[in-house]
Amino acid sequence: MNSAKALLVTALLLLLQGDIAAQPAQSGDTTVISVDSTNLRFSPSSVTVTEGDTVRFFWSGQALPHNAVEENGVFDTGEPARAVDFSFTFERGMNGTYAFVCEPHESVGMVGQIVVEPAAEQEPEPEPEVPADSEDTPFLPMSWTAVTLALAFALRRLQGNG
Ligand SMILES: [Cu+2]
Repeated sequence: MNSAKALLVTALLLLLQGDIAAQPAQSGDTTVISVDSTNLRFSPSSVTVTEGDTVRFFWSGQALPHNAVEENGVFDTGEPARAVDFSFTFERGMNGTYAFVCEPHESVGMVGQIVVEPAAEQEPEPEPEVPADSEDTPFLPMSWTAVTLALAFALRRLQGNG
């Protein structure tokens, strides 16, 4: 009887761990692009990130006003400024190479690029097309809860008999 109890406790713990593991994945990293000491170069001027990551254009107290404009308008920090704090997140599906320029200083080589690599696939098969609403369907959590409750009930009965 004791080993049966231990088995049930183990099963319960595994179920709880499974619930924790099912939480959404952590959000991506942030890479900062600033302006170097020459005032005419991005620093770094070339970065490689992964889908889900954020690139943050950040500088302040610059001698010259700068901006960062992607060549196809994917992102645009706005008017050139001596202080900029602008973040852009590359979502899944946005892998590729993005060239950007500082508009006032493009002619003197103040340009850069961001290489966005595909995020690692978590499943070998592409996800089937499902309406966005159905992602929140409570079916799976409810079934796990039911299994957990059933095990807890069985455990209590075993304890009562022991
Ligand atoms: Cu500039």
